[in-house]
Amino acid sequence: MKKWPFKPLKFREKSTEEMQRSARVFYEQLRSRRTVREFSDRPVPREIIENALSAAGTAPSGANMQPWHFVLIGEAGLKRKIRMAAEEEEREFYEHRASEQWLKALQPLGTNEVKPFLEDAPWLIAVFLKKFSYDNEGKRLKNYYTAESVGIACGFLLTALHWSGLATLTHTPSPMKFLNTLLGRPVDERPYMIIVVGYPADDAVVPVIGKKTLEQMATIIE
Ligand code: IYR
Repeated sequence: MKKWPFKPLKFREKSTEEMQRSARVFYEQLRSRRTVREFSDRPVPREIIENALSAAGTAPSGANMQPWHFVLIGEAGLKRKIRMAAEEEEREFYEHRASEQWLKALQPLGTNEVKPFLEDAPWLIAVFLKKFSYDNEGKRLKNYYTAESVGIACGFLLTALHWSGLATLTHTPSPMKFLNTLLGRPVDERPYMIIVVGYPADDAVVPVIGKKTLEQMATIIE
């Protein structure tokens, strides 16, 4: 494999004051993000989601393999099929598969197997993790740090969608192999999560929960 050519990094340095301001503003922006489970059916221009997907695609990844694939779904019939399939798996989950402990952890959220947001929201983004890439000759190459890479890309995506002014929900019906079938993705792509995107319903509510403080979640060694 040939080495990539290298070029000078054009790093734009911010003043300390600008950095402090940016850091504060960004934190304020991000802490206003909430996971929403009740969506309006108001349409959202596709271009906004496409931009957010492009932002996600800038994420760092192991050996720059970019081991992700996004399927953007706005078509009502397909959203309905996804809802039906997800609800079937979720029913199994809530009735049989989930441990007592897991159900207890979910109780405060009040989630159940009914998932109207999969039809209500104007857009669903199905995220797939690619364990392998294929070179020009069709030779299969292993991708590295796939879970980390796709996780970072999803973080970028959620941030970009929030920054754009949209509400999101990360949804992980388990198992979700049905997404490969419904969306025609190869079997070696693993469905990673569904990101539900749109405007919140007018009467949407969110649980009163807190986040850990910096002291609780970080150790600083200077
Ligand atoms: N996938 C199920 C259960 C679920 C699990 C976790 I962990 C959550 O934070 C929320 C839900 C569902 O979507 O209902």
